[in-house]
Amino acid sequence: MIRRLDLRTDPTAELPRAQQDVEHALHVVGPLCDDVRARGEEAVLEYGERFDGVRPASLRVAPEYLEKALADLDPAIRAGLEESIARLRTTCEAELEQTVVTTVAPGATVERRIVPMQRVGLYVPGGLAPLVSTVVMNTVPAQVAGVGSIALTSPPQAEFDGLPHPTILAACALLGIDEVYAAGGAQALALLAYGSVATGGSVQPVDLVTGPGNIYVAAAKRYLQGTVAIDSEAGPTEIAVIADDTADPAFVAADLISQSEHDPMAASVLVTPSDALADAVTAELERQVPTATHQARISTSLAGPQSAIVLVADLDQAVDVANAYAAEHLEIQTAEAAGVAARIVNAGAIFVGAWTPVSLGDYAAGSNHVLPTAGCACHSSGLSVRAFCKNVHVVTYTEAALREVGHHVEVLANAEDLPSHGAAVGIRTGRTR
Ligand code: HSO
Ligand code: ZN
Repeated sequence: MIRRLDLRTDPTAELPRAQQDVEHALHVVGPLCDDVRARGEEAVLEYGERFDGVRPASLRVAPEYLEKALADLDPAIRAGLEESIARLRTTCEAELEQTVVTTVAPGATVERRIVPMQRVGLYVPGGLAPLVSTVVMNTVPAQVAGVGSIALTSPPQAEFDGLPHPTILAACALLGIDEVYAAGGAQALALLAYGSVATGGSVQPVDLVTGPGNIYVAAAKRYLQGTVAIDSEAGPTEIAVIADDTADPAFVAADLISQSEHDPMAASVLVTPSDALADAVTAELERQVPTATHQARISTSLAGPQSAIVLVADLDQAVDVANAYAAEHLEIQTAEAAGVAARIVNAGAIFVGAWTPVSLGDYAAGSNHVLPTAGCACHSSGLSVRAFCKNVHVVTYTEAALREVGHHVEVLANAEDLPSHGAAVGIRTGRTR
């Protein structure tokens, strides 16, 4: 069901990790992106036909389909989406950074102005499940940041006549997103990055692309970076759980299963100093997995080399392992969970205590579920309002303030053998009034 890795006897054993060869996918994705750049919307439609098995009647989803999808939406799903949106919006509004004006010296100010991206592209995968919650997670921070122009793209579905999944369209309508494209995979990202105006179409290029996706989406992000900004490259989802004897094994097993449900390649890792808990969680997995709807992919994920129960000497070692692993999602189910969580420096998001499962965060915690995977939590953050903003320094000095500091500029410029830099100050400060 799930292998064990005993770091008490073998502290140097390699931690499990899902492997995703993005470099290899680049060989396919690079020429595809170039083709979309050269041939525009027609190329996107052709790739949709080849990879998604359907050619949409039009790339842009007409407004009546968005309105109809919202009108037909199950009221309970609508209520769930509304709650999810409201909680995330509350967090995003509180986290929006303010413009800061610093007076460095009399008459010398540096303003850090927060400016929203002007136009962004949001990607919502089709894949094994219609991730309607991902529409919320991408859109709400962009809207709260003040992004003026938002395009969203999601793969065309054969069973819906080449439109994206109707629940995804309904969520777009609920959020007021009206520029929606039936395009998936690398071709969708290339369309967003290059636009199609240069090839006779009507899609304006975006400044930033965000959202999760499969290996081809990750490869396209890598290829297009520079032409556009990206959030992080997302790989298969990961959950790590630090748990001790006080944890409920049924909760731990359910949470591991919940993320294994995404993908046969998903990684589920339990880190525990307790043999008894390891045994109890294994027994719970054996009890719960056969009752799960998607037991085939769950079993593949749990049995894969990327998943394991990792036995450690104590919670100190558990913290070290979690920081080295840098999981996309990390749960802490231990006594004094908040204290353990405070020692975590590398994780996409941390879920503290028995009553905070990852799946709460997937939908309605008020946190974001677009998070760095594959160890990227060492240097990257989950999606937030910050991803949709830029900082611009606005510098203003009076004459007196420049005179005060000008000689330092001249000395430093000369030290770099860039005397014309110094002269641009000297021509001002040398002048007598
Ligand atoms: N756990 C996924 C997000 C998701 N789960 C969407 C359910 N729907 C990656 O954070
Ligand atoms: Zn999930």
